Amino acid sequence: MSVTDARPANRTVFRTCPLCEASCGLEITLKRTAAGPEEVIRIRGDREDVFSQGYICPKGSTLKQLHEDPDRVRTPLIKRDGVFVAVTWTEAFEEVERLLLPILERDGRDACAVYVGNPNAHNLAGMLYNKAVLRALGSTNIFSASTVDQRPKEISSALMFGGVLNVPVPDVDRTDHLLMLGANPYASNGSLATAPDWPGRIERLTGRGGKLVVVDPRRSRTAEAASEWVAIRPGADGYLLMAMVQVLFAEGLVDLGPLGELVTGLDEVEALSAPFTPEVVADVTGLEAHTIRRMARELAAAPTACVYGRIGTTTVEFGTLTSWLVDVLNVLTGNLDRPGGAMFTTAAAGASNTRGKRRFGREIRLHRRTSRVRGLPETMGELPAVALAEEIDTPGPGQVRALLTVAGNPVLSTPNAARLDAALGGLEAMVSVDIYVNETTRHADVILPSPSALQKGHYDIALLQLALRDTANYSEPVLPLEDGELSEWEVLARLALVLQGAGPEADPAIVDDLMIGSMVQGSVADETSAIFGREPEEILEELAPRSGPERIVDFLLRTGPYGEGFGADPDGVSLDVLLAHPHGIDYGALKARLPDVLRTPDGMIALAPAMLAADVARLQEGLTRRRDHRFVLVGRRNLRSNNSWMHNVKVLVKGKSQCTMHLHPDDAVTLGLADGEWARVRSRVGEVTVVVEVTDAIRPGVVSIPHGWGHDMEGVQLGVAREHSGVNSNLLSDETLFDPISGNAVLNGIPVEVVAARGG
Ligand SMILES: Nc1nc2c(c(=O)[nH]1)N[C@H]1C(S)=C(S)[C@@H](COP(=O)(O)OP(=O)(O)OC[C@H]3O[C@@H](n4cnc5c(=O)[nH]c(N)nc54)[C@H](O)[C@@H]3O)O[C@H]1N2
Ligand SMILES: Nc1nc2c(c(=O)[nH]1)N[C@H]1C(S)=C(S)[C@@H](COP(=O)(O)OP(=O)(O)OC[C@H]3O[C@@H](n4cnc5c(=O)[nH]c(N)nc54)[C@H](O)[C@@H]3O)O[C@H]1N2
Ligand code: SF4
Ligand SMILES: [Mo]
Repeated sequence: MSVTDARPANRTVFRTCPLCEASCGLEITLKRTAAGPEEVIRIRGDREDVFSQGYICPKGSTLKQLHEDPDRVRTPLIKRDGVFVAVTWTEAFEEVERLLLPILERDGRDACAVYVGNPNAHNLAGMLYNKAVLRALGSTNIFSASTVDQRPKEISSALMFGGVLNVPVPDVDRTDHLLMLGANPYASNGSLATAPDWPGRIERLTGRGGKLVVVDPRRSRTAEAASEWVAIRPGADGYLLMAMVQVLFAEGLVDLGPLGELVTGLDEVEALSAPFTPEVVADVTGLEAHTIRRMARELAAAPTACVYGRIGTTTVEFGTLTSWLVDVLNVLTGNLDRPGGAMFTTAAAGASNTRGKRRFGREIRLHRRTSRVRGLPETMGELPAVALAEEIDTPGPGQVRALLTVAGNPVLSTPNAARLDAALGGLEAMVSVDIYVNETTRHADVILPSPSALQKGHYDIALLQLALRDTANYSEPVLPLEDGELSEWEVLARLALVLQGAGPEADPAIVDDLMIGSMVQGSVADETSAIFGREPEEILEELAPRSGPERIVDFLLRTGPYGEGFGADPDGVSLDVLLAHPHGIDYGALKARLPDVLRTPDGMIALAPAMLAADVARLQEGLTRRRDHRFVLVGRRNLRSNNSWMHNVKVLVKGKSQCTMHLHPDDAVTLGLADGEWARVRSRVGEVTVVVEVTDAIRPGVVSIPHGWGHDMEGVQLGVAREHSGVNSNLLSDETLFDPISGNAVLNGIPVEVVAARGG
């Protein structure tokens, strides 16, 4: 540092946290160091953030630890004789080419599968450039974390409202009554309903006399804070909701209000629900008929109400039906699209429901093809994650021989983990874009690292489409790339170029220019766009000299609903405007958007989509199925954890183990197990030995183990996580259990046997 250097010693910047869906604003203080880049000295909540107003959870401040983690991969790695060695980017891409192209040539494009993981949804590079990689590869064997997560909700939303992200979100801030199923935002900070500070929002809801009903086999922290906890049997929410629908019809409580004119299929829903009286579902749900009846009446009677379901409603055998019924109830009670009900966000950038023709769209086609081995259905261009292992380990024409993972850890996050782990070991080639050598990427031949979150620009293109307020916020990179580091979008763009045969040194700008070029072309040709009929060159000139994700974000903002429209509305938003608003811009509470938000073929809300109506027969059959297993397994989340990949942060994992099995005291007595002792848990596919936590905060007959643990595998390079290994709950989840509409895995409600494991 020279004496003439006038930069202040400390500097404060603002950045949205990318770790979970809450999207909190962070205030980050940096200190200059004598040599090298600045150092983060403090991260706290940004009190001026328009959305989070200072809220932060214990993970938010760990962006520093993640950045500084010595185990984080910083240079490309190639496996030589079983050991990872650091190489240059050119060498790494040469290796990708050398490994993958001959396989693609020999066996066809489908021989290489892809698994796209969750952090992509929180990441501009993944959101925007994965498409290019998938297109360049041209494989139909595409898998993602979506089919161990929210695919059922995407499908029900697409069928009912015409868009995968046309997902109504609960207007928590204005509602009088929130019925929440299978979600624990006190731990997860919310999902498919973006909002910082769920605890505060819920406390304000109950504080103003509103009611929160939480349906969960566990008395979660959210259930503790609720007005009522309804301890349902795992997997049975579809029955509960269908019975509530039945009650609404039977008791004349259906009142669509103005929605009446926008809905088809009302009579059909009534007929479908008729057999599911509260008495009929009492057994399977484990709930009293009068409770169900009361829940329906209270929902109908509330001045405003919304129904919201999450993981416990999607990762179950009736996931799509349950997701659908959530919104059926929102419609039947007249609460869809009104303040305090379930509403549609108006996102500033990237939302399909703010583009193109209003109200009308194309038919959503599902199940266009099936997987090779088990014939599982395609949805949204992907195959179910429950089919990944068998596509790799089952010989025959079309067998998957190579795998690309992008920010995914399927060995810890997908069913029958042991089978997948073994299958990955048998691949001819594997390439991972990732930041760690973990349970999955240890199998890779090449690891292409992404820089840390602090080194990336950020805009929540996906999550802000599901926000509880209309907001926009862009964050610049906080720290620069270091020597030899490549931004993640360039990694993905170069990977795409290698896969399409352009070679390891092709310029990522080629991909980038093509991407923006086609977006601009599409927009000027769209008569509903603010730039319809303009010259593409002129638009591209206005976007210059930006490149990469920032140029695309600028374009999406400027052509979005609040956009400046390349001159059409000088007061509108652009990236420059957001740069001048480091705490974000608030466009206010959610607004009514029907019917324009729809993109269905007939411009109507489909209350009884044929595919879902047909699946009700399966719900009915399920009523008579024997459920005589002694225990069923569910998951849970902990505020200090984030899926599988943040357990290398000491401050988050220190103290009492998070990876315990919750067991009801009565069950503990029968099993002869005490708190802190070890239990052996066995399912059809596997077995784990896990430490028991006896708690009455769970239904008898249900046990709960969180996912994302089990770091003690050979070759994992996570020093801290290894010491807090825990067990992999997905050794127990069964790849033969899935929702046939969505192909989504069943991760909750898995039959297991539990016995005491003396000796630990
Ligand atoms: N701290 C933290 N935050 C996270 C994550 C994390 O791992 N840690 N992960 C992020 C991701 S990827 C997601 S998708 C979201 C998920 O967000 P949430 O859905 O809120 O996730 P969970 O906290 O797992 O809450 C699910 C609840 O469903 C309950 N449940 C299980 N089975 C059933 C059932 O059959 N019926 C009902 N009604 N309830 C059931 C469980 O007991 C649990 O309390 O969280 C995100 N945020
Ligand atoms: N039993 C059970 N299983 C579950 C669930 C459950 O509730 N119960 N929940 C499911 C859900 S909701 C989800 S979303 C999935 C998650 O499943 P996955 O997406 O497969 O798993 P993650 O744990 O999110 O792993 C993320 C990976 O991305 C890497 N990574 C982190 N940040 C970056 C980055 O910026 N760039 C790159 N390139 N890599 C990065 C991490 O090192 C890690 O390898 O798990 C699912 N599995
Ligand atoms: S809740 Fe925590 S992890 Fe999620 S965005 Fe906010 S600070 Fe980050
Ligand atoms: Mo997720």
